[in-house]
Amino acid sequence: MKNPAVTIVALTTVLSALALASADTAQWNATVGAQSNDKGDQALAFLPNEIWIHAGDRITWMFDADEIHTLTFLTADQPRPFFADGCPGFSMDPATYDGSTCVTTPPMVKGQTFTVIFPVAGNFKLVCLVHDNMDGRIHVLDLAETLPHDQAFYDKQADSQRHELLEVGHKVAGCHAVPNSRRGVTAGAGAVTAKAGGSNTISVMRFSHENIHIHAGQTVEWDNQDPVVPHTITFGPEPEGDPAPPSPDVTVDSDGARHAIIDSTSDSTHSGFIIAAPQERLGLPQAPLGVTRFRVTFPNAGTFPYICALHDELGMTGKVIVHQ
Ligand SMILES: [Cu+2]
Repeated sequence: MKNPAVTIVALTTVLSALALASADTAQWNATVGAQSNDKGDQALAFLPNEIWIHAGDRITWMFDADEIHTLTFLTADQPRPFFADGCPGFSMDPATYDGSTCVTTPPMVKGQTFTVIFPVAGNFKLVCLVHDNMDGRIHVLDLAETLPHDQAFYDKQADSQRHELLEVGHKVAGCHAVPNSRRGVTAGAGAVTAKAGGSNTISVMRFSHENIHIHAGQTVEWDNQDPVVPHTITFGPEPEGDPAPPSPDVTVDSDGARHAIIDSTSDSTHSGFIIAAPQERLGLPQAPLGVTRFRVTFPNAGTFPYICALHDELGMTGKVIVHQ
């Protein structure tokens, strides 16, 4: 005679499989990041950044930029971790997020995808650990509730948010990236924009002048006009460890700007991150001023190529040409 316990287990398995199938879990699609053809304008955004789905549904995100991003769901009071550390650790694809355990991808680039399944109702924040002002909201509703939008709506939203950001980037690059000094180069410019679903950033990852011509003995000043993204001015090899601090030869001028001297084309120097101060928040001590300027004095003639150690692969490079 058949073991009734085995029969019950088998029956339960069949029933739960049927229940899953009949729940009709939906597949949704969204995008992470966008860029101009030359990769110089980077939209740091989830496109769209607000989506309503049913419990049990899944969303697949396609990464669409050469700038790195993560797709991250932290737990409610988890401090933001460093992107290279992850939760700590990185989630397997597909991941399941119910608000109780952190889910994150490693840094991802154009062409990669990642899927998250949302089994329970709730409102969840979606962030990128690389970029401070890049977030979104996923509203997971009970099956009994009607969803407000379909996939075609989100595709249109993603498209219009992408265009809007890249258009702002175009304006920022053209109008606002005017350096503050006569022998100045703007090292990055950008803008943070907002939607009801969170904030997006457009970042122009270019030096305003590819080449700047000066005379021996003069000083070039770089300023970062981006509200959130750090850049570096790096002559010679990239730093091997943490790119945030400046190289040991760098001094600080009385106005807080960093300063280096480059005597010959074999000299190297690294500004460290030049970056705007973080946004203030009520009830917290105010942030320090931030270091947004780097100066280099060139006593001798020559051609001095340099890069942004973070964004050189996107084309953020330049040259100082020093005439006698
Ligand atoms: Cu950069």
